[in-house]
Amino acid sequence: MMNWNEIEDYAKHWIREAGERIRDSFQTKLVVESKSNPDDLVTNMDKETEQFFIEKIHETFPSHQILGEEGLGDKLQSLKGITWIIDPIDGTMNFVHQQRNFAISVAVYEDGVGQIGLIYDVVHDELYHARKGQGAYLNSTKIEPLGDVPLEKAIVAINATWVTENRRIDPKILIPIVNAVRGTRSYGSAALELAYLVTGRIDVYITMRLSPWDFAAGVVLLNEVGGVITTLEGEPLNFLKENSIFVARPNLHKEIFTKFLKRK
Ligand code: 2AM
Ligand code: CA
Repeated sequence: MMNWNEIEDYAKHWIREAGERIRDSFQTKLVVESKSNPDDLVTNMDKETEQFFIEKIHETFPSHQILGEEGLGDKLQSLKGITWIIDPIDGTMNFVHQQRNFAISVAVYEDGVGQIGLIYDVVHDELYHARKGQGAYLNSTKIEPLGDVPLEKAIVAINATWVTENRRIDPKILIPIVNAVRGTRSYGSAALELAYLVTGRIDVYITMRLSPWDFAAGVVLLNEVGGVITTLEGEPLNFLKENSIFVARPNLHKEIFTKFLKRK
């Protein structure tokens, strides 16, 4: 029998320790580089934080595999067995430019099923955490299940990129959603946007390209409060590649999908 309490205790301990290291790094100079394009940033702290988790996990749970954004973990062929899915800094651009609005995202999956989800807002020292079937928490406070909110009172997290000319979606599909709701926000960290949905601070989140490490922990948290997460086509997420993302309170997922997203 897997001791999930033990794995959760280690994961929480490590994420807080990693957060402390990131807070300490504000005193020293960051090394910032670009990855796929000049706006796709990575810093020494992204890599050092991922390496920190890898060393701890290998030492403590040698049979577990690790999928990390910076690629320092394993090359995954499948999600069989126990897999840690880690984004050492989600919202790297915010980390570099603002030193806030970023998070560490850590999830533990067993045979493709999310068992532990942790999102740590390092600057606010706020840990969003969930274990499958045991509810979601913000630090020690239990988070209530998501109730209904009418469309006209909803706040939608969406980046302006997706409602202007772009390569991934016709903006004409999303503009009517923006017009129908109360307001929009964009925080620049998918993990925090998912955590804000879990806590009811936003009601819908739409984005065109996230990787498994951006959403793996958020999915575990969302499942505990009844949030619905699919691709924009209404399909289940694939944890081995990039996905479009449509997350919402249950009533809003249904209504927005039917009115605006479903192929007629
Ligand atoms: P990151 O900071 O870990 O790269 C920004 O809107 C959000 O989208 C962040 O959570 C960011 O994660 C993520 N993101 C940015 N570029 C991405 C890409 N090319 N593929 C997947 N996710 C990306
Ligand atoms: Ca990242």
